[in-house]
Amino acid sequence: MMIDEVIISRAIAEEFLREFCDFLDVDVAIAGGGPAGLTAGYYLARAKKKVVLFERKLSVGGGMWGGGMMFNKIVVQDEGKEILDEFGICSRKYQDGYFVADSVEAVSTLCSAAVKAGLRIFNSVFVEDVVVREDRVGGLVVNWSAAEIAKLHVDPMSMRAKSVVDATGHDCAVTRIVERKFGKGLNTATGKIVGEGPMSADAGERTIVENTGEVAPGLYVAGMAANAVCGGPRMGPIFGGMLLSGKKVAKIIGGG
Ligand code: 48H
Repeated sequence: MMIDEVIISRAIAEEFLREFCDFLDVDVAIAGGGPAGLTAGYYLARAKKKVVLFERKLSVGGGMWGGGMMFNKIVVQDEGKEILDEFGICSRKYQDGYFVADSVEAVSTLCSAAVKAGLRIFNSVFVEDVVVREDRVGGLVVNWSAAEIAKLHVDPMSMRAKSVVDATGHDCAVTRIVERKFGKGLNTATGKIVGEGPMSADAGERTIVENTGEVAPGLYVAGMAANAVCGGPRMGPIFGGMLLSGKKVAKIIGGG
């Protein structure tokens, strides 16, 4: 059989557009494909929610690839280790309460498990705004990252979701938009984005789970965005809190 270049192009374009259109109306839309977003996506998809994730970069994984200072190992505590085990990610006990895993295995396995469970990931797509309907965050406004990087004046497209998860990490990019545009205040101590505190690993890992939840009608925060929005310290390269936060947000929304 002679391989036809045009058939290859058609296969890619048609399949992509078919799925893109299918995922314009979903149960849950997640902004950001770091560990928290991928974990949330996995548990939601496994619970049969229709869930889509938009990631600004070409690759998902966020800050997990780099471990600590580009030493590509991550640390988790006992509770985080349970989630690594659920995914089948290998880890080694370093000492009581501290487990070390390979960051490349961790990202690739989280991603693979989430996609196999039914999460649809659109990479190189960034979230630039939210849709508000009946006083709720009801979807996301997305565009190609390439258009953003090149500063092209290109209008975005919108999609609908019953729930939106801000898993954009330190930036808390979606909540920042909602804080600026929604005008009704956030469900935080100040009604605004409180901001992230300095390094304190133990407190950071605890508060990240406590802070995971709904901060405006229809909008949930998970992962580092939860501490950035609600006020909690950073915790450095311990990643159990990100996994636990992703799992918690999925449970609150009704997955897992
Ligand atoms: C689409 C976007 C947009 C946008 C950003 O930073 P992440 O890894 O976030 P988490 O919360 O899953 O994990 C945090 C962790 O990596 C970390 O930074 C830790 C533990 N820090 C501790 C410390 O002390 O510093 O992933 C967020 C993802 C990234 O891939 C971004 O590219 C993506 O979100 N993103 N995607 N639209 N507007 N903004």
